[in-house]
Amino acid sequence: MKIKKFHGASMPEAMAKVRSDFGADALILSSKVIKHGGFLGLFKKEMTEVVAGMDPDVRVERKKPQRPVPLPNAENNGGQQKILDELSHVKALLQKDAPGSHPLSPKMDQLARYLTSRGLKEEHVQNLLSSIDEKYEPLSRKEEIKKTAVEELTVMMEELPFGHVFQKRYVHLFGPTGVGKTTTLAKLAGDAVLNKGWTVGFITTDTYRIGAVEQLKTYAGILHAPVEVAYNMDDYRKAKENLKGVDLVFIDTAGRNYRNHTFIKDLQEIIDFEEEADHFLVLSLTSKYVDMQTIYENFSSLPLGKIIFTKEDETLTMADAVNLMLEKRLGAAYITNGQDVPDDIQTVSAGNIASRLMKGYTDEGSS
Ligand SMILES: Nc1nc2c(ncn2[C@@H]2O[C@H](COP(=O)(O)OP(=O)(O)OP(=O)(O)O)[C@@H](O)[C@H]2O)c(=O)[nH]1
Ligand SMILES: [Mg+2]
Repeated sequence: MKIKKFHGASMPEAMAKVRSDFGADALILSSKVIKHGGFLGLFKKEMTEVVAGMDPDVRVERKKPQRPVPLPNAENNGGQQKILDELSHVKALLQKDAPGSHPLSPKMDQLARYLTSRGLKEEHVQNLLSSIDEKYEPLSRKEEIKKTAVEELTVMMEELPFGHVFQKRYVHLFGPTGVGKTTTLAKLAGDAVLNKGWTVGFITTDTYRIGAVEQLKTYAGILHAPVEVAYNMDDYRKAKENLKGVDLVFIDTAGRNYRNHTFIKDLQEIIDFEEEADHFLVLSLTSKYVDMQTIYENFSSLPLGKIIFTKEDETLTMADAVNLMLEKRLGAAYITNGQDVPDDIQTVSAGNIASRLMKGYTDEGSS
């Protein structure tokens, strides 16, 4: 096998060189980002290095008419199959990365443009198109493309944890100001009392905002549920003691600017994270992606369970939520979609999220 290193300013550029030297049958042996050039160790540029191999025999083989060749034994069969699998993988990579080498069909191009316009990151769009390309015959009907995209997006998220079942006694909600923490807590508590027949209590540690305790007391009053206010860890522990008799305890926290680390420390000083509790980070779907990322990263020192995304009704797209979940490998428990307590909340699965992302697809353009 002939082996050679290729360099490019980006992966597509390096792959284009591989393709031009070795053709579509090249085997990619490794790829990495390297630092190159510079002066006295400074100003080095990042480059992509791809090590590719080309087996001359395999190239000749592929040029012959395609017909099954009987193999002497099962071991050889496995070896040939492995090469063919690798070739088809490399072909997919080359087709994907070499600009203009494999133009998307108009329908797939429409799908890519729909998802990109919604804000799904290019790497996820590419992954989706590659898996559709690998697994399916060319698709032409819009409904069929939508269904397939939902299935494949679901597969991309299927290893993340989704949904929620109440198994722990304490439920903590954290998140930036005004994202809907208190309203969401009231929705969850309302569902527990009205639909499941459980008893609930509330603890609030939000003693920063005027009216925050009153807001929670209003919801608690409707549910005939007790409310405890905690200013510090001692109060918090006492509050838990006082609420021993209820099935579930919902803990509201103050909305702070969690781009600032000190506020995370404040939370740790008041809340007992050792406790048998579910911890949810509440993020609004209307937030900017970069802000969601920073907030998530700042919270990553806490034992976060899943995310609750709010205000779906105020946005056109779930794409940034999907970008965040795929990047951080964290799933979502609930999505809220309105101000009505307790109705405007739903548990979610990977499939729901994928359907939501593809919701506007058939409404746009011709079928
Ligand atoms: N449109 C819409 N509004 C929502 C949703 N959830 C909450 N809200 C509204 O968002 C506003 C803020 O809600 P809160 O529950 O007070 O938010 P919070 O995160 O507790 O706010 P702080 O405690 O001040 O940080 C209220 O007007 C809610 O009615 C939702 O899913 N959709
Ligand atoms: Mg609140």
